[in-house]
Amino acid sequence: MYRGLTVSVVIPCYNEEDGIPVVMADMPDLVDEVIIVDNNSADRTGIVARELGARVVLETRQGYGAAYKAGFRSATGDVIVTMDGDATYPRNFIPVLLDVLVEENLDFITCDRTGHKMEHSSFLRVFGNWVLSWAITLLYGFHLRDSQSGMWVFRRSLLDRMVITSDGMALSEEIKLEAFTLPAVQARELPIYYKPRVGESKLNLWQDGFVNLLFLIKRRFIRPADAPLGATPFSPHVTSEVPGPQMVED
Ligand SMILES: Nc1nc2c(ncn2[C@@H]2O[C@H](COP(=O)(O)OP(=O)(O)O)[C@@H](O)[C@H]2O)c(=O)[nH]1
Ligand SMILES: [Mg+2]
Repeated sequence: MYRGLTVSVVIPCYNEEDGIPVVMADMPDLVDEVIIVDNNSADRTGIVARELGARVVLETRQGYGAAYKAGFRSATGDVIVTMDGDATYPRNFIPVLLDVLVEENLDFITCDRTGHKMEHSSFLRVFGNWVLSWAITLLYGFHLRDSQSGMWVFRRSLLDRMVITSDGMALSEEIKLEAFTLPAVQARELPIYYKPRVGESKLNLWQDGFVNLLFLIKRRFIRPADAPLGATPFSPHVTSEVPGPQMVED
């Protein structure tokens, strides 16, 4: 809990058994619950997460966005913090970000990784992110330095007003479009530190990049009718809590 607000950290995971222990090791004490969304992992992601005290939610519909929607439906905190399961995003920034959220009376913070060392990212990643960030500026009239960042800090009540549909990587830009264009929502981008990934990237750079660009263009002209999180045709409730570690005998 932070200044009267309960805090949920939601982490989508597809085969992140090596990253989870690093992420959990320095999770700040003020975090009330860590929700690991296990997205059909073939490794021990769910078991490792549960052993380390996280709540594990299963999502069988594959995709970064599908995993996030399941995690959001399951989160109970007043504030939701997101990050990848690969130990790239700084857990120790969470208290500072919460402080800014409260002090500035913000609803949504997205974290900007562009200050990190270039060698932590390939040129194609940096360039792709730059193109997508400027596509947002041209299409929507607001600018982000890091349109693809996966670390956000926001009030859970905001989810009732957002229309979040993407099952894929585009959810990252979709949630920002909602936060920065909905009326009377206070949203801000703040810099963070960013480390090299533990384990292999799940990103398909060219494919995800083009899908995300097309998503931005389409969304500019068609925003689905208001729908509460999880009630869209794209995100059926297929979430189930894991009652205990699922041990498989060899
Ligand atoms: N790409 C992808 N990531 C997923 C999926 N399900 C969960 N994730 C998680 O989403 C996060 C982002 O993926 P990642 O490979 O780190 O992308 P990157 O940060 O752009 O390299 C990681 O924690 C993944 O394990 C999925 O179906 N696809
Ligand atoms: Mg990552």
